[in-house]
Amino acid sequence: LLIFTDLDGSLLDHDSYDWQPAAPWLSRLEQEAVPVIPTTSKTRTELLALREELGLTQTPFIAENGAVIGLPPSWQHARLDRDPASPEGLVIKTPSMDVDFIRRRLDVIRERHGLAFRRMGEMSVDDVVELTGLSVTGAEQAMSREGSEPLVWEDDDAKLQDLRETLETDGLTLTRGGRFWHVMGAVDKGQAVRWLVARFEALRGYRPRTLGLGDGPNDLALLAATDLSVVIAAGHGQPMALDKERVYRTSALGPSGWAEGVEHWWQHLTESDAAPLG
Ligand code: 2M8
Ligand code: MG
Ligand code: MG
Repeated sequence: LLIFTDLDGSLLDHDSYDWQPAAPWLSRLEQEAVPVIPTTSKTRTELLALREELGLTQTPFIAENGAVIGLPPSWQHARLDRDPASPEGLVIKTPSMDVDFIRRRLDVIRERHGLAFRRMGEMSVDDVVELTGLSVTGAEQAMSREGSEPLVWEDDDAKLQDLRETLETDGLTLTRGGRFWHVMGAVDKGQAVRWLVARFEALRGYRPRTLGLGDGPNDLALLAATDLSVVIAAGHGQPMALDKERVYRTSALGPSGWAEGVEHWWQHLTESDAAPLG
């Protein structure tokens, strides 16, 4: 079993970023050797700090909505990974476009179409602290982007479709996080999930079962890519239309909902299937 999970609003509380309600399940899953793979809008820099705190240093991560994938040594493949590892021992895959290209395109589109938005690359650290409730260090980590740019929309919602269509002609995509809109190349969380599942299969010789957890529209592709999924209730009120049978919708929010969702499918997995979960 592999667990792919969104962070903000899912494993982490939307406002306080706390995960204590999920901590007992995180330990249990570690004991059972079930990888918990963060699948998030956050950056590589944020992940490097968070994976230590969450005790997830042996698992891969999906950052910037699929634009950055980090592989620890046990997920690296002798033939497929020719790139040298980072100082942390990770091999990093970047299937999106460079963030500088994305920023330049956004500026051109804003100017030509007369749109009003503020993108993260032009905000001060104080702005980001105020918008997110992160610490100064946390905000700096969120601002060190590689393959996606968050933005705050300051125009009519009707004009979002204009932005989306214009981005598409440049091979760029737009998705909605809890606080920001995010622009990246032709990637999404679901594509990164499928890539990691294929990597697991190449290394271990069998297809793992997968469980996905998320709370926002940018998690739809993730939730569609896994065998089982959990839609975590969200205070920010995003409708989540997911056309799929094996979906459990939690009543609790954030990390409490996360624990509720894992518990739900854990019973199902252990009762319906005697195969080892690791
Ligand atoms: C941004 O991501 C969240 C994900 O839902 C959002 O859009 O609200 C990103 O900038 C991320 O890097 C940052 O940690 C997060 C903080 O709330 O906001
Ligand atoms: Mg979220
Ligand atoms: Mg997210």
